Parts: sequence; structure tokens; C-alpha cells
Amino acid sequence: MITNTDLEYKGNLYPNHIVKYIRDKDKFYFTTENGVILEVTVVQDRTIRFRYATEHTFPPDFSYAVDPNARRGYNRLEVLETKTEYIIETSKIQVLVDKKSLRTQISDLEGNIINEDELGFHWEENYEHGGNTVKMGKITQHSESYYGMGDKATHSNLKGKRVSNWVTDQYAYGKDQDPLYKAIPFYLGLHGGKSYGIFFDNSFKTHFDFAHERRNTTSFWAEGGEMNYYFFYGPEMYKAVRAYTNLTGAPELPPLWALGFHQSKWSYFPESQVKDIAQKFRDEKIPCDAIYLDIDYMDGFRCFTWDKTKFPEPKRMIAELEKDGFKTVVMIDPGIKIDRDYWVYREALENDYFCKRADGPYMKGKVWPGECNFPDFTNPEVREWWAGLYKEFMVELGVHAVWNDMNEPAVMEVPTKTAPLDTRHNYDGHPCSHRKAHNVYGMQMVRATYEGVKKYVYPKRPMVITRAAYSGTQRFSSTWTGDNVATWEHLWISNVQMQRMSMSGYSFVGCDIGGFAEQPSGELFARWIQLGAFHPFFRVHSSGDHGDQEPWSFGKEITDIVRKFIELRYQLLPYLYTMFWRYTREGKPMLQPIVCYDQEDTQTHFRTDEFIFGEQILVCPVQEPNAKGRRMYIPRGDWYNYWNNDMMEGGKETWIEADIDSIPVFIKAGAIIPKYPVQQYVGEKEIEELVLEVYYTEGAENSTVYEDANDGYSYENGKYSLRNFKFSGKKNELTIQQFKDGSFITSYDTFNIRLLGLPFEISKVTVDNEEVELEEVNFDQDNSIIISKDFTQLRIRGKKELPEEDETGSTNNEDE
Ligand code: NBV
Repeated sequence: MITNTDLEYKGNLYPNHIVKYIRDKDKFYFTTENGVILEVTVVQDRTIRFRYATEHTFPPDFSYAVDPNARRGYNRLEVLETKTEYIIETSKIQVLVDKKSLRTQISDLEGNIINEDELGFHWEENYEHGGNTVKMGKITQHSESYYGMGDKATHSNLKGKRVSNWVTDQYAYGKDQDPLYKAIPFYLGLHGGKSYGIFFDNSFKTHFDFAHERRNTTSFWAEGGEMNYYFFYGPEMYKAVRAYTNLTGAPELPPLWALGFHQSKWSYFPESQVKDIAQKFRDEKIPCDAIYLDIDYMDGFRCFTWDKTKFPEPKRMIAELEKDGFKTVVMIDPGIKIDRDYWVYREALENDYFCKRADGPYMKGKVWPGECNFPDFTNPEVREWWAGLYKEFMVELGVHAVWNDMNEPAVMEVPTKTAPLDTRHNYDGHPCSHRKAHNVYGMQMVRATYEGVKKYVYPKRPMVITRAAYSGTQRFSSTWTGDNVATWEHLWISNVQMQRMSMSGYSFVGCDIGGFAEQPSGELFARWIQLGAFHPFFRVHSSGDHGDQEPWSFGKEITDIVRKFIELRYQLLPYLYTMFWRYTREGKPMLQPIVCYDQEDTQTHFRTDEFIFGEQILVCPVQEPNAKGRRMYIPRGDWYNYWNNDMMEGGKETWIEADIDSIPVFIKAGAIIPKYPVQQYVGEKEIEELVLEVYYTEGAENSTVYEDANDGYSYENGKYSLRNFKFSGKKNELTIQQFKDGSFITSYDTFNIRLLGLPFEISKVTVDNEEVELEEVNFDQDNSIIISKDFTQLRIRGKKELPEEDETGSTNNEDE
């Protein structure tokens, strides 16, 4: 075995033996003879924080990533000291700290090793910048796989890869190009059927090596700051993601319109063009909820201004669009034009809000308006000012949502593409250079934007979109994956990125459908819409220099396909909204790669294409031209092909037909999928009936439908409707039970229950414990029945309405 003293080569320093141990409630301090302190904090039974100091001192503890509202607390905490180690035990795991080397090992309570240090913590002094390069070496366990890490455009299983985190404006990036727009230093490990997560909360440039340099080691390091990481025990992957999401936060529920279809381009102008596009959606009967204004709406690219020749009366235009069901989303960038006649610039200058270089001058960079200064969003006072700038837009003009771009920050005409590294930042009272603040700059900008938008759209809910992000940004904003390209390869990349982001705690994510750069063929556009319909943020955006990219730009056949999938999206809104609600409440990823769905099936470990939308819908995009279908892996269990209701047994790879107007979509047997009617925009229609598609299985399955007012905050006061359906199927019988919570009264009174895949003829129906005469039951040819939403009354054959008693609510077991 190698000892730490053998390893003190190449400038690396290692902790030696422990000389002091102190416990302070949930914190444990281990000090080594050479001045390293390891602070172990038990955050929750499955969440442990490891933090290392050199030279006996910790700097002040501060994190932008950690949600101040994260739940903390544990059920059990015991410590044991043996001759060679300290053992900390919670109700889920055991942490060993080795007395001789300070190395740690984490195992479950059955003694299975989940994660262990190889070289463990070590560091190198950084003479140029001061401080340390901090490093952690772990053992790669037998057959270990790795996932997560934000927007990396590479195979979803990161085994054998090395990646870095440095938020970067990466126009027209390629597969495997790294780093991109996000810095999310969180990964999941999976071996022996058990999973865990590690979050390295360090905003400097970080690097992760997943058995790339050495076959049996996984390491991560940062070019400054502290070795400060959290370990989350699964053993299910989603539980590790959930624990990470508990720590770094989830967003609030967006308004439902934000989950509709959105149309964008760089740029729609003038007003007449925006109006024409909007009108065309209505004429073509293609649902759409939002239209985007890119930088050209501004006066000379000055943020918070309007080019009055293009948009003479923004307030009127926005109101007219709104009347027609369109929300208006506008872009805001961080660069503020250096222009003494521009009020935003003057305000920032007078208040000393711009970032400065180390020796005093303002940090300058060229962006769209020419030379700009950049507000220091890491200063709380600057954030407050920035939030206030949205007042006019949101309150006076009626803008609905804001889109923050270029917030890496992107700077043109410099090789680094960003601010100089000596730029100074307030970092909420912990002054530092851009080396430390770079990865959180965009996050703090969009945080300020969120605060402003939220304040001024109140009592409605905010909707914000960001390009740059660090861990925790999901609390404030949705995101998209930046400037992709109209290629088939990018369709693959988008699919992987969405799943990866979801598994990195960031579910409210989408990509530029059709590709930002270059022009897609009609076929590629259709295939991309088919995938995008299953992404939480569903927006077409393009650079606009290569022709049109609207749903009708590629001829009738493609328009019809695009319409079909946008319509499907609108039908699935109650399902999607429920997924979102679960994400906000439980941190459950909205998209799951199939490895997350069934981690014990090793067949899933290296799959990139198939994913689960929510919990019960399996989707697999077609990613090649000219395809009539594709081979795909169907996870274990029974699945119904959505298009023909054929049931299929999973656990195998198989060919699935999917001509240009289709994409493989499967529904988990036993699921109850709620659907709304097609609307041209959210709120166009009052929902008169909730369709429940019930997929028979022999066995049990739970399904949920969450609904509320679709906007506003009444849901926080109990005005929501949560329906839990318990399905249980036997050979010749099926039962559906409903459990209801919340006081929101849905606009519909009835469910239209469609029984799919029934292996038997119906001979008896019981509602609310009473048998209904079979000849009375109003079965349509497709086994669908109309039932009151309280599950007490069936609609009787030949009658359009439910029986009288129901309308008076006589036997209502709902507490509405
Ligand atoms: O504002 C223009 C574009 C925008 O359309 C795109 O979505 C962003 O990712 N923006 C980048 C700046 C210019 C990119 C070449």
C-alpha cells in the first residue's frame, strides 16, 4: 500500500495522521499533525458534507449553490472510535475516517462499500494566485458507471471521460466539446446496483476525471478555493438526485403557459412581423403560447430600451398579442453600453455597480452594443437595482417573461471569450477575482432577474430563462442549451443533454428545436419537434440567417406532423404539470434516462437514447434521416405502444416502427394518463372533461394528477387538486380507486375513462360499491365511460348528462 508520505511528489501535499478530534453536534472535526482539518457534517441521513482546510484554518463558509431552505436533520447519528478509525453512522450509511491518512470510506449499513478515497484529499500550493489547487482521488469501483454533470455533450455514461466546468459561450459546439454553458459539478456513481451522488461545491474552474487517466481512479479538483463536497447516498439514482436537489433547490411551479409551445427567432421584428407570425399560428391551428423578442427589439442593443422604429408601441402590441393568447418574452443581456446618455449606464456608474479590474479601471468588454461595462451581480445591492429595472417592462408594458443571454459573461473579440481573470467581484461580501466568480456570474444575473420579474408580475408566477448556470440556478430559472446546430448529431446531443441536465437537478430545460445555427431539413425539423414535445421547455429558436424555422416553413406534410406533436403536447399538459409539481416538491427528475428507471438492469447502463418522460411514458427519438423506425431498448416490465395500444414485454432490444409522422412512445402498463383537449394556447378553453387513459395490467400502479389555477399562488393556500389513482388489475377484473386532496375545484365535472388493453369482456361494473346494470352503462365502442369526477355516478346509456343527483353532488366523496 502506498502511504501519503511516498506521495509527496510533483508538489502534491497530503494530510498525515489525525492528532485531534472534536464533535460539535452534527459536525465532526479531524485535525492532522500537518495542519489539515476535515470537517464532516451530517446534513441528512443520506447527505454528508466533507470540507477540508489546510494550515489549520477554514475560510468563511459561503455557497451560492446551497438553497437556504434546504431541509436538514437526521434520524440517527452515532460515532465510534476504533484503533485505526473513526466511524460515523446515520440511519442510512457509515462513514469511516482513517486515523493515519484522513482518508474516508462510505458504506451502506450492510457493509457494501459505496464510495472510498484512493489518494483522498491532497493539494498543491498555487504560487501564482495564492491558495491551493485542491484535489480528491477516489477508487473507481468494479463496473462503476458515471452520470450527471450538467450539459456535457458527450455519452451519457461518463466512464472513461474527463470534463471541466467553466461556463463558456460555445457557439455551434460539437459533440464532446467541453466545457459548455453550464457548470454543474455534480455526478452520480453506480456500481453493484447501488448509486450515490457527489457535488463538489466549488465555483472555481473544476475538473472531473472518471477513470480516464487511470483505470481505477476517479478524481476531481479545482483551481482554487476549498475541497468542499457533498455525498448523497441513493441507493436508487433518483434518490441521490433528489437529495442533491434538496440541497441546491428546486424551482417554484411555473405558470402553465410556460409549458406550452414557444416560438422564437433571432429576431422577429418589426411589430408587423411578430403579428404575422402570431396570426399564422392561429390560421394554421398550431398551438402556441409565447413569442420571443431577441436583441433587435432594443434601441442599439441597450438593455431595457425599445427601438421605437421597429416597435413604436410595445405596450399596445403586447396587449394585442395577449388577447390572442400569446405571451411576450424579451431578451436581456448583462453588457451595459458605455454611453453617458443612457440612463441604465449612468445609474450603474453613479452607484459604482460595474465590475472593476484588479488595479482599478472598469472591466470593459465588447458585446452587441459595442464597448460595455458589466454589473457585478455578485453584489447584493447590484442585484436589487437590477431587479428594479424590470418594473417598467413588467408592470407598465406587460412583458410576460425574460430571457437572459450572454451571461457567462460572453465577451467578443478576446480569446478567452469572457471577462479578464483579474476582474474583481463582491461575491456577497467575500471579495474575489473572476477566477472564483466566473461560474456563478450568470447565475447571479438571472437570480436578480428572477427577483425582479417575480416581484413585478405578482400575483402571477414568474418565468425566466438563462443560458449560463451554476448548481442551484434551477431555483430561479429555466434554461436552454445554447447555440446548437441544425444537424442530426445535434439532435442526439440535445437528447443526451436534456436527460443529463434533469439528472443534475435541472429539469426545466430545453434546446433550440431545429438547431440555432444552419438550416434543418423538413425531416430533421419534424424529428426534433417530436423529441422537443417531450422536453420540459419546448421552444423553436434559430439564428434566423438561414431561412425560416417556423412549423409551416417546410411544406404541408411537415406542418401536419409538427401540428400533431404540438397538439399531443397540449393534450399531455396535465401529465407534464403533475411531473413538474413532483419535481418542485420532491426534486424528482422530470426526464429519466432508462438507467435511472431501472438501474439494476445493466442493459440500461450505456443507453443514451431512450428516456422516461415523467414516470410512465417511455420515449425514444428517431435520430437518423430516412428512418421508418429504429431499434431501441424497452426497459423491463410491460409497455403499451402509444400509437396502436399493442402491449409489449420489455427487457429487450427490438425494432419499433416510426415513420416520419411518428416516434416510439410507450406507456407503462397500469398507468393512468390524464389528458386535456387540444387548445390553441393554455386557457383558450375551459376544460370540460378530463380524459383518463387507463392501460390495463395484471398488477398495481399508482398515478397522480395535480391541478390548480395554472398561475398565481392560491395553490400555496391549499387551492390545488391532487388526485391519486390506485390501479389494480386481476385476470378478469380491474379496480380504480381515487384519493383526493386539496380544495381547488376543477372546471370539469366528469372523467372520460378509456380502458385500454382489457384482456376480458366487461360483464359487471361497480361504482362506489354499487353494481350498475350493464345495459345501462354507456360504453362507447372503445371501452370508454363517462363518470363523475367524484367516482360516484356513471353516465347512463342514451343520456348526454349524468343523472340528476350527481349535479347536486349528493354522494360526493370529494372534499371540494
Ligand atoms: O441574441 C442573439 C443570440 C441568441 O439568439 C441566442 O439564442 C443566444 O444563444 N445570442 C446567443 C447571441 C449571438 C450568438 C451568435
